[in-house]
Amino acid sequence: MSAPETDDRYPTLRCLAPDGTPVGDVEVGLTEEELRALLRWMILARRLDRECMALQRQGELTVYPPFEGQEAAQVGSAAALGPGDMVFPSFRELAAAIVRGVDAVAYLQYHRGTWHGGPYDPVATGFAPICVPVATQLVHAVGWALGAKLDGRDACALAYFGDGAASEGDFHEAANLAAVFRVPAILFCQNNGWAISVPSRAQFAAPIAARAAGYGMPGVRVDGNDVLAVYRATREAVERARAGEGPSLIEALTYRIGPHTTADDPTRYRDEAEVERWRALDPIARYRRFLEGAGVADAGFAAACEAEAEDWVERVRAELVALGPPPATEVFDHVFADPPATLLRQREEALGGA
Ligand SMILES: Cc1ncc(C[n+]2csc(CCOP(=O)(O)OP(=O)(O)O)c2C)c(N)n1
Ligand SMILES: [Mg+2]
Repeated sequence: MSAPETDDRYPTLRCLAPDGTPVGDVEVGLTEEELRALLRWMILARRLDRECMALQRQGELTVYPPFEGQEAAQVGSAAALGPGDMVFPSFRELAAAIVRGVDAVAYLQYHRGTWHGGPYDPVATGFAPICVPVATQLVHAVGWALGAKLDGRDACALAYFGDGAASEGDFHEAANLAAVFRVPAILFCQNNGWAISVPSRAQFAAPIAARAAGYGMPGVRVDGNDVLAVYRATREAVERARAGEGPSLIEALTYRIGPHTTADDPTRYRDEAEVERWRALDPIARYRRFLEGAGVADAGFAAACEAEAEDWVERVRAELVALGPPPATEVFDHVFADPPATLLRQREEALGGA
């Protein structure tokens, strides 16, 4: 069984063919500068992702879940949000994080093991802490969106989740509650073909987007390697949410080119030919060809982004590896307001009153 590159059981929104040729309406309401910014973010994100893989192999990160192949799904959706909106990520959304302005070093402290959830400010960045328990972020997002609605705020929540997460009860609870209360939430699924070693085809028998009708919300399936189509689908969902028209479900068809995490060996369960087919659908090459063909960016622009990315990841690496160990006292902090005697005793034993 393999992940589907195409699936005609449900219409797929697409603006660009894999070779970058327009196949749908490419006028998505962005200025030329904003169109170039999408390419810049994708180039920066991919370079950082590859650096993180190298950092983990060199022992500088404990574990890392790469997102290569999913740049358009993350950048296109995150770029459609406003500063007051809130993202509830899973554990694979570093590209979306940097679009939101999250500091990469702060984010990666989680993977270096120097802080529990990344020491960035979730409120200031509009990006909730990394969430590893699969699908739990969906209920957080819907709760936040309900709060925003009750407060009368013009803001929406976007939850990222995977094809595997769509099989969890939390997905159903979040989708149903969101629809019943008409909350401003966007449930954004990155169907990347695999939930560790389980292919999407063994995970569900109907497209995830098709479930939306059963909950009573719009469901859109989009080519997740087409940044313009992703932007358009998300922007429409954001506008509906802001207009008080309730939640939306988006399923972005994409592919995880790398392993599930650095602790995984995908050659044990998937065929290299499948990976090669998806490499040919690369989201960055596709968009770059489109921008160059449309005269919005030239080869010099991409080269400048690549040079910027080199300098940036060098700084991120230097700052990360310079981080000292976290204070040992933290093992005992953040759980109890009034620590019980047993914990205080352990603290005393371990730290001698520090
Ligand atoms: C509740 C829970 N069950 C199991 C796991 C172990 N686990 C981590 S990621 C993952 C698969 C997630 O697949 P998917 O939702 O498709 O996201 P992807 O990894 O493809 O981004 C599993 C089973 C977990 N973290 N949390
Ligand atoms: Mg998946």
